[in-house]
Formats: sequence, C-alpha cells, structure tokens
Amino acid sequence: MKVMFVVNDLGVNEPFGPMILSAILKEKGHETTLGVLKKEDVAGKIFSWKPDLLAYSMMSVDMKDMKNFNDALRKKTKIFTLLGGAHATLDRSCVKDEAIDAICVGEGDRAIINVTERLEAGKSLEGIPNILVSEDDALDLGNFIEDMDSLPFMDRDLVYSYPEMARFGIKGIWASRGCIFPCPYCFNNRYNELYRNKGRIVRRRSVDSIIKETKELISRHRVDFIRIQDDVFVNRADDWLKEFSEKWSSEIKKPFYCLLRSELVTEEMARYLKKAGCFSICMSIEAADDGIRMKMMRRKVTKKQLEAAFGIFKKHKINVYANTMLALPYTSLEHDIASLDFAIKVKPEMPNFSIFMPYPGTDLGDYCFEEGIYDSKEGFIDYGMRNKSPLNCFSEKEKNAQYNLCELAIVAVKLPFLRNLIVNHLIYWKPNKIFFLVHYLFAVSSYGRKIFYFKHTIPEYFELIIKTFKHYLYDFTKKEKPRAEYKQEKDKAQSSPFDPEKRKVKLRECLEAMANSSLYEKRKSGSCKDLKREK
Ligand code: B12
Ligand code: SF4
Repeated sequence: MKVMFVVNDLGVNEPFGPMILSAILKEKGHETTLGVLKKEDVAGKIFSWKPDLLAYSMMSVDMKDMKNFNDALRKKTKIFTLLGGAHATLDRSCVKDEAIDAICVGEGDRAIINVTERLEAGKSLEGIPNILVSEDDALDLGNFIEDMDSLPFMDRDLVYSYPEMARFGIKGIWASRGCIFPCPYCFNNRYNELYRNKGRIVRRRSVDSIIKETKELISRHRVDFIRIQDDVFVNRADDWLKEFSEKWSSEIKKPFYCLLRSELVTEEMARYLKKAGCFSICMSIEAADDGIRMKMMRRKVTKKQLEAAFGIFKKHKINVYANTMLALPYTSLEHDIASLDFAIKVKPEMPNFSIFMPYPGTDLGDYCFEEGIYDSKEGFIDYGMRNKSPLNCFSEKEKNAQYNLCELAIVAVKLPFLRNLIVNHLIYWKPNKIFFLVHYLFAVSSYGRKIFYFKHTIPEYFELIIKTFKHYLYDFTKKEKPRAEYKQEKDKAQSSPFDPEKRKVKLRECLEAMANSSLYEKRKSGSCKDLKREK
C-alpha cells in the first residue's frame, strides 16, 4: 500500500511521529512518502504519486491549514484520510469532520498496521484499537507499547529527502516516551489520564539501541549536534545515565541538548551529563510566583530548588534554555515582571518568554474555555507562543504590555541595566516591529551560540537565519495598527474586564482548581462523547 504522510511544515525539528510510523510501514513492505503543506504542492504530489492512504500528523496549531487543504482536496479526489498526532489525541471532536475518514488517538505504531491491513482487505476500520471512525465509537485504547527497543529506527529518508533537512547540522534522536508530570497546560497530563492503567508511562530505550541508531545516523548524514527530543531526558543519575554517559562520550562524541525538570536535577546528574558531552539543556522557570508555579502550573519546585538547579548547571558549564510563561489566566503584569526578575537572577543563557495559550484538551485550556475567558473565534488555534494573549480577562493595554514584555524580556535578562526602562516604559509603547527585531536578534544569537551550537559555513548561517525567521514571520508580517486607531483602542481599553479584587478572587479559584484538578475528573473516561464541550 502507498501511504503519504502529511505534515504542516518542516522547521529545524524532524517530525518523529511520521518517521517512526513510516519505518514500521516499510518493514511490512509498504511504500511511504511525505507531503509538507507549507513547503510544496502537496496536491500535485498526491496526483502524481497516487497514495492509497493519506496519513496526516498534526498539532492543534496545524488544524486550520490541514482542514483548508483537505477540504479542497476532497472536492477533487477521495483518498482514505487518517489523522493522528497531538490534536486528534486530545480534541477528538475532529472525527466529526466529513473529510476525515478516521482518527488515531494516542500511539499509532500498532494502529497504522491494522489500518493498512483492513484497507487492503477492503474492510471497515471499526474496532481497531486507538482508531475512531465516528464520534459515536467508544474508544478502545491499546496498552502503551512497553518495549521501546522493539520499534524500528526512524525512517530518516522520509525527511532527509528534503536536502535542506539533510544538510542541516542538528539532528534529533529520542531516548524515551512519556512524561509523568501533570502540567495542566501540556498534552501529557491528559494523555496519561487517557492511558491510565494501560502500562508504564515512561518507557526508555536501551542505551545500546540509541547508540546504534545514532551511529547509523552519523554514518549516513551530516551531524554536528544532537537534539534529544524527550519530554524529560533523565529523572535521576541512575545506571542508565551512567551507561549513556560512558558510551556516548566514547562512541558518539557529539555535543547534545536535552530537556530536564529542575526539581530532579542533582550534582551527580549534571556531572554525568557533562561527561557525556551535554552542551545545553532546557529547564523551565514558568512563573516566579510560588502559588502560580506550584498550584496553577503544578510545578512543585521551590524558588530555592530552582536557583540551586541553575547554579549546578552554571558550575558544570552546561548552558540553560529556560521557558517562562507570561499572561497566565487572571494574573497581573506584576506577576509577569516578578518572573522576569527571577530570570534576571538565575541568568539562563537563553531566557525564553512566551504568552500562555489555552490549548484545547488541556486542563488549563479547558478551564479558560469554561470560565468564558477564552473563545476561539473559528474553532481553530492559529497562534504561536509570541502572539497577544487570546484571554479576555486582560484589557487591551495589558495584552499589549504582555506582548512587549514577551519581546523585550530577553534583553532585560541579558542586559539587566535596561530592566527598569523596559518594565516601566517600553512595555507600554505600541507593539512594533523594532521590538520584534531586537527580540529576534537576541534570541537567534543566544540559540545559535549558547544552545544549539555548531560550526556553520557562511551560506549555512544565512540559511539558518531564514529558517528561524520563518518561525517569527507571523509576527513580522502582522499589519501594525495606525497610531490613531491604536490610541483610540488604548484609551477605550485601559481597564480590565475584572476589577483587581475580582481578579484576585478568580486567580485564587483558578489556583485551587488546577491544584486539585477535580473539575476535570468527568472528562477523563476517554470516550468520544465525554469529550464534547458543554457550553
Ligand atoms: C518536538 C516537539 C516539537 C518540535 C517539532 C514538532 C514536530 N515537527 O514533530 C517543535 C519545536 C517544532 C514544536 C513546536 C510546537 N509545539 Co511541539 N512538541 C514536540 C514534542 C516535545 C515531541 C513530539 C514528538 O516527536 N513526539 C514523539 C513522536 C513519536 O510522537 P508523536 O508525534 O505524538 O507521534 C505518535 C502519535 O501521536 C501517533 N501519530 C502521530 N502522527 C500520526 C499520524 C497518523 C496518521 C497516525 C495513525 C498516528 C500518528 O503515532 C506516533 C507514534 O506513536 C511534543 C510533546 C510530545 N510528548 O509529543 C510537543 C507537542 C506536540 N507540541 C505542542 C505544541 C503546542 C507546540 C507549539 C504549538 C508550541 C507553540 N505554542 O509554539 C509549536 C508549534 C509549531 C508550529 N506548528 O508552528 C503540543 C501540541 C498540543 C496540541 N494539542 O497540538 C505538544 C503535545 C506538547 C505540549 N505542550 O503539550 N514541537
Ligand atoms: S514536564 Fe514538560 S512534557 Fe512533562 S507534562 Fe510538564 S510541560 Fe509537559
């Protein structure tokens, strides 16, 4: 059978989902290829390659483009259409779309084979674990795949057939699946609820399997730097990490980046990571306010622990990429500025600030929806992390200030003497492209020198700049409002829809709701109907 995976875009990260599914399909003798909506004429590719199955892999942010493309395609031809990935897993209402024949919820590694077998036999897909063909189907979710070493190495040809992906010096690998943490803005919390009693959440590959795949990757493609894409790479300095450290440093010898949780960091862990060749890590702050961080974000880490973790990496000369979220529901600018001040104190090499976005099917996203402070206009999420807050608990003035802070916070961390100018004056200016460009320059140089460092030739350097700039293009091409219109809007919208006292009450309620999570118990049973939103 001929299967075409379709993704929305290829940035600097490879899409691991389609790459692993493609490897699985190829093992069974199927043919696969990739279509990239934002890159090429996918419809043309479909008409010439003639796939039997269109396998879309999409995040929520991709759904608008996916739907536009798929609806238009359906008018011209009917190819069996299967949608998988984070969006289909969390917001299963997409199965109602008539132009989508089935969706895959959760892991697709076994399901994709069952789907191709049924389609080849001309049978319906009903009853296949993890597959839904209609909203009335009860979801039958298979157990988590236990043995990660039983999965084939990812099909890199699927992606590296695009020359710019092949020649890019940073390549991704994975070492485990799953994350045990309950962050209410993230996919994993609900994912784990969905998979409750279906196996161990975190499943690791053996070190030997990772080393073997990486060696194969290095022998076939350019690799200067490795990005380990796991949600949380290691939890403790255990035998696995010791073995990894030993073998990576002696057999792979490439610098790498990975993601960690601050409360798990120890001296010993940092030592083994450094020994292995770890160049940079991602470890988030999220919010400086203890209540917001510990309750709303469910990050049970004290400021002292956070500072200690940053100190450990400074000592071991491992650079840190730290995320902080601004504009969290019912918070104030003072909270955001406190987060900035904390970042100034701990000085991550790449301080990244983003505006909170309420993703559907996450606890905090659904809370905003139910509270009536968020209503997606077209039912689509079409924003990134650096757009104005879509929450209507903030006034326009606050949204603009949050947005400006998001752009300029990195400058304040890098050049703290500008902190007062930024938080007392600049964030209240009209959002503008100068702030955006300043942000971009600081971000790109910090990423390039401190986080994903490798030697580029001059043409590669320009290619990288263009590639990364594409990520920011949405902000850059947004039309600026004329000054008069902006001023009018600003005057009209000085005040928040919630007075400060009411907002404090609402914030407390939100903290408690997220800390207890009980509000969401009713949605956790996993059938499609349970996920319908009651307005
Ligand atoms: C690496 C990563 C990225 C990378 C690359 C993404 C990519 N091209 O794959 C980058 C950095 C670009 C990225 C960006 C963003 N990401 Co991201 N990302 C991830 C991360 C950490 C790992 C993805 C991964 O490789 N997983 C491993 C593979 C094997 O799993 P998988 O892709 O889910 O595939 C399995 C199943 O889903 C299924 N499957 C997948 N596709 C298909 C297709 C078919 C047909 C079938 C049958 C099955 C199937 O089978 C696969 C194997 O079991 C996930 C978190 C996570 N744990 O998954 C977040 C995650 C996917 N990202 C997320 C988000 C929100 C974003 C951003 C929107 C953040 C932002 N606000 O800007 C941006 C969007 C960028 C854009 N589109 O412009 C959310 C998505 C939530 C949602 N509802 O969509 C996730 C889940 C994390 C979270 N915070 O909750 N991300
Ligand atoms: S630690 Fe990271 S991956 Fe895990 S639930 Fe929290 S945000 Fe998601």
